[in-house]
Amino acid sequence: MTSLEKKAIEVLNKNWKDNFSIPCANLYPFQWFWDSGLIAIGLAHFDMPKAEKEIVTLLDAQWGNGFIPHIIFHTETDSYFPGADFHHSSLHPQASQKYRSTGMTQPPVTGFVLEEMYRISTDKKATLNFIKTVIDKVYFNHKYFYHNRDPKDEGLVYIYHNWESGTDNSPMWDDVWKTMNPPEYTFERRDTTHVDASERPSKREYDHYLHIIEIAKEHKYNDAKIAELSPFLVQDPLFNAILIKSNKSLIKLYELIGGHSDKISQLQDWQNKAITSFNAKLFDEEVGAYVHYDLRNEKPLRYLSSSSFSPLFAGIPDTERAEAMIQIMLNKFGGDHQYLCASFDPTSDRFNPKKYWRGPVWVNLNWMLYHGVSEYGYNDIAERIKKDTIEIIEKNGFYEYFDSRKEIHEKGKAGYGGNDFSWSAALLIDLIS
Ligand code: 2M8
Repeated sequence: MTSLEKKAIEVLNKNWKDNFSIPCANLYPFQWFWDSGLIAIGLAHFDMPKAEKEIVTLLDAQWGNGFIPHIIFHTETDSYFPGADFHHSSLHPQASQKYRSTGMTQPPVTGFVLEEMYRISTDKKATLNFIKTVIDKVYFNHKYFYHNRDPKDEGLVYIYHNWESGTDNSPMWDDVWKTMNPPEYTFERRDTTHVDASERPSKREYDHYLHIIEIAKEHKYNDAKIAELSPFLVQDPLFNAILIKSNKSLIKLYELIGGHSDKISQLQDWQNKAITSFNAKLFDEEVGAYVHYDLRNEKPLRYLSSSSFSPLFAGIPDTERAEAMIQIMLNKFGGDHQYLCASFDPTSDRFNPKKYWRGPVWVNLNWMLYHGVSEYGYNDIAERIKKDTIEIIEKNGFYEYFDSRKEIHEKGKAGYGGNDFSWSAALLIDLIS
């Protein structure tokens, strides 16, 4: 075992809280949906029972309608804002009685995470037995999405908050903010007490984030009302690619388990419709990759980001399109002076290589792109993504995000946000195993 792998395990053990993991101390002191799934992939390499527990705890917080919240507030702490009182999940009639949570979700990684756990497992029979006990909850979660988040029956689901995207302050949301004028709320941010404010979203951006939640709360987190009224309503290529990837995994796992033909054919139907719409609606010929679609204002948000390439991870583009997209990724994001893959177009005025989701490299996206690019047979490029990811962690530590400019890494610290960050450690373990 390399010393880097040992350190990664230490990070995960430190962030383990009996039956779930926190993304990182102080900054993110609860369980987050997509973090939790990605962390389970790392845990599976050295402690499968913990990986299973992580998933069991996550799914235990599922609501009566199949929804899985983005944050599960297992403990009382005021080191994070906005906390459980603000989100007030119990407004929803089917919210979990057991856990306080948010009333929004995050990219549905659980399906493909279960398949990854099966791939990693050295005792496939035991892991499949575990999967049998949880897979229906994941299926129910997908059913929730297709029944409640697709008002036009397109096979593409919407997100109603930038925090649902996982790419919280990505520059494409600036276009949505221009359509809103929220009040100037008074509140005490906690993130900027843990991390340099220049690496986090602005106060005005937070006003927008809170305002969308206030509207959802006014309607008790009712999906139909949110679809009708939320000023933020977006079809996100990353979110939808992850759902499609997870559909695929559920089909494979149900086939391995045997039976369940009704669920397999339903998943297949969702899948066929989703992939067709995805290619027809979200691919932008001029940008040369997939873009977000603003459903509220009926217009595409025509920007390149690492999310634009994420459909490679789910096998969505055909081989010709995939090749062209990878070329764009290399040309714009992959020069000799750059680490792959910046989270936003480095040639754009809105690019900021130090600020959160406005430009830095993120390990979770790199992990998905690594797998996507290698599935299409571009092994050299996949290796480059892997090498870049390992190198930025080796040079800086297990940060939350990293500067994409190599020169900055030559000069000193180029890791930003939280340190000893769980998914950076978990996915590093997976990449080097
Ligand atoms: C970041 O988001 C949270 C809100 O969910 C925050 O800034 O307070 C994002 O990077 C998100 O993708 C991630 O899941 C979360 C915890 O790591 O942090």
